[in-house]
Amino acid sequence: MSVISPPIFIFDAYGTLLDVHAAIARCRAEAGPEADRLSAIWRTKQLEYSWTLTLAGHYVDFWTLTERALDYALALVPSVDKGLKTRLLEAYFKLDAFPDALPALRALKAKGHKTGTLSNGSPDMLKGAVDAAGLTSDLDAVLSVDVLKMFKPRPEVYGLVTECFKCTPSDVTFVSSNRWDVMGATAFGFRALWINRAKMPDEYPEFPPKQVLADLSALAALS
Ligand code: LAC
Repeated sequence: MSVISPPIFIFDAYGTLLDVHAAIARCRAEAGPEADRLSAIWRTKQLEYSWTLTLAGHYVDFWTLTERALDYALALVPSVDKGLKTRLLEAYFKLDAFPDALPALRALKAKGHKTGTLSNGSPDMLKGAVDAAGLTSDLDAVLSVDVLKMFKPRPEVYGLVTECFKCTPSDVTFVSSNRWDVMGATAFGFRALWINRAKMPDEYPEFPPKQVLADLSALAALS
């Protein structure tokens, strides 16, 4: 098995490079005291819909699921003004990157690594957010599950990376702050790193990450 050196670094997008709670942060004052609860429900439902539809053998694009999840969250948290929906969705389309995302990508590129993102996001929203966050020129590939019409953690989706870079799974270091995504990437054969920003307890003992990092700033030193 060929091992490309240095390895290719592939990042999850939402929650890893992009801060999914940046949308609510832009409307926090108007959203009121339950702003964070709304944002957490929004994210949980968005992911749940992607998994349940994939399990049922169906596909609805991630942008539509993001809107439906927000509708659900707004219905469940009536204290947040439903009139914020359009602004929240606009903000989600152009999410902020975490402050350590661009420096980490640049440091990896400077050391000769290829970089990319593999995301459940639909192509338009992914391009919108990656462009708005200024990450585009430091990513060699922006890969969306949309070509396969199924979501992570299906193994076929991780195969988009090996297909794109003409490499084997062992050539890839996969970086995600989503533990379920680390599980899927590890099961596929990637060397997966878990970015545990929120200091969450570990899960999926059969599929441990190769390493756990507090944020993206330590990545270049590791590579
Ligand atoms: C992503 C989300 C689901 O794939 O984190 O970018």
